[in-house]
Amino acid sequence: MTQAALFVDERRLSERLAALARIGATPTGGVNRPALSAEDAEAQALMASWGRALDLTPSRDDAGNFFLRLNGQDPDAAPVLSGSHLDSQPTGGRYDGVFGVVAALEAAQALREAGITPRRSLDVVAWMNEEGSRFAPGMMGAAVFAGDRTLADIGSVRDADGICVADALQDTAMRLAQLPHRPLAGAVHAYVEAHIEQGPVLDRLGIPVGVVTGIQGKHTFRVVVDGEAAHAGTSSRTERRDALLAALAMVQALTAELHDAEDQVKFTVGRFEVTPNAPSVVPSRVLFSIDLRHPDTDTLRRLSAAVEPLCQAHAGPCKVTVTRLSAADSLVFPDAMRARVKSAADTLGIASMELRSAAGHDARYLHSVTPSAMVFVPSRDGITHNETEFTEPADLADGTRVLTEVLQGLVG
Ligand code: HGY
Ligand code: MN
Ligand code: MN
Repeated sequence: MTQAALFVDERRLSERLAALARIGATPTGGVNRPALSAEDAEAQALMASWGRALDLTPSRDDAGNFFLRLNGQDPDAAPVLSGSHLDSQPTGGRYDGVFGVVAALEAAQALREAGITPRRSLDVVAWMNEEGSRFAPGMMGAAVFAGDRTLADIGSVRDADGICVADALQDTAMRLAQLPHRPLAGAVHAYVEAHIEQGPVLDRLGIPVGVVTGIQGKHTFRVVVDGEAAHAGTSSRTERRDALLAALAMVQALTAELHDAEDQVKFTVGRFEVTPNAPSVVPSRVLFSIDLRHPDTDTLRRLSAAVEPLCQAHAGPCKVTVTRLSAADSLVFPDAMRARVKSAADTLGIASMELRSAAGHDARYLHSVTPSAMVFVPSRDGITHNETEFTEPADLADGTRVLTEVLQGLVG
């Protein structure tokens, strides 16, 4: 049978990535494409137009996940899914997530151009809100698809402007009203996600493809410290209930407690909101986020259990509320799926190596419902969640060829 990977077109891949990078482009070369924003809808509409030109059927489910179907011969056979996400961080790069969606489209087009009508359908997918920057926690679309969360769970989550996911989903559905509706979830034969490594390993070693062994665990929290607003000139120190000083004490205590010499623990406070955020007012409230990761699940659970007691111990005269938003263990992808990626790279004569993902991905949730795998391509200097994120076009094409080879084997 013809090898569809031979029809992967590096220039077409780059042009599509560049076209999507123009949607939500920032003045300094990155993208800001929040989940369920007008830009997110515009990106899905562009994907739908590319898909229609290839006779792929676009659709969306109630969780805001976007699909393009390459129909297989056997409509009763569970489909193979491949994709990632189109939403980005506020100062995101041009490849995180979007490469996996465009690579899956390229694989579908390569199958078409190779004259292959697969037995199983291939669904190109863009999962809703992987990044979790507008609505926390992330990976909402994949989690609902996999049954790990419900629409009710995610619907009430609000962004910084008070807009809830349910309303944002409705807004996006109206913007994309022309797209057919797809029932939530459904049987999946297998899932493969291509993604940039978001770390320095492949780039430093000059290896174009990563066979991803698994994903490290990640727990996220929201911490709200409540004190009392007071006058910066008249309120005495002893009577103040300063939410900022309490929050700083908590972050310092967490930094000390979670410090490890091996630099395996990843502790991040990425969001820190002070209210009323006025120079002459003692802060009445601080909201901060915690993103805590570790490759060993027992260690992660032990460290995670220390978060709330530490915050309470440093609350001083303030009140603190710690909410754990997500608690995902480390996972290892099935050997058989990793072997498929490895043998695809070998067949194509593309150098590869095994490595674990330090970043989180939608594949985490698909792994809980179907055999899943990931294909990595290098990130220059490991830079990501940063507007200067970059991957060589030749590496993007090699990763897409390996993805296409794996998918051709799975669709049968
Ligand atoms: O947080 C993550 O690891 C992913 O990049 N959103
Ligand atoms: Mn991503
Ligand atoms: Mn990301």
